[in-house]
Amino acid sequence: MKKMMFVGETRSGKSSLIKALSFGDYVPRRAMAVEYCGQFINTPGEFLENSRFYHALITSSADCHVLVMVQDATRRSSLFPPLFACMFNRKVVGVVSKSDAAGADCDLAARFLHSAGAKDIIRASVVSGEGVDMLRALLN
Ligand SMILES: Nc1nc2c(ncn2[C@@H]2O[C@H](COP(=O)(O)OP(=O)(O)OP(=O)(O)O)[C@@H](O)[C@H]2O)c(=O)[nH]1
Ligand SMILES: [Mg+2]
Repeated sequence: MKKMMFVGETRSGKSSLIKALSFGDYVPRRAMAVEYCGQFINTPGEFLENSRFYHALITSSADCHVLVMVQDATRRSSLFPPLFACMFNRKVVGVVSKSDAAGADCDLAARFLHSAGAKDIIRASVVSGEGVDMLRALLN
């Protein structure tokens, strides 16, 4: 069974995406811990926000096949450092989240993900459903 791990800053939409992908199976909790739900691994935003926690992301990624970097399209900045994706010996996909939101700048978010080392980028929204099937297909 393939597993997918989500990394992104706080409130970027990681839990919402997992909820949509797992057909509502996942019930988010606000704990500073890595969460496992079936094929999905959720990580706390703090693990990206503070580089002291990068080792925890690298360790957790050993359990996954695909690592998803989530960048909120409504944000005008990014906490992903350049070539962040290269730390992981896994397939890395960039997801532009909240593509439906008013004020979303999907191109800017995609540029942030590109400079963080993501080669494949998917626009997604749990409101419109855009990109959800494409992400789910990566698990097959
Ligand atoms: N418009 C819109 N809002 C979204 C979308 N996805 C998430 N949100 C909203 O963004 C906020 C944060 O979403 P979460 O899924 O909790 O984000 P998270 O990355 O899990 O946040 P933490 O667990 O705090 O790190 C919530 O208020 C969601 O309703 C989306 O696709 N479109
Ligand atoms: Mg969450």
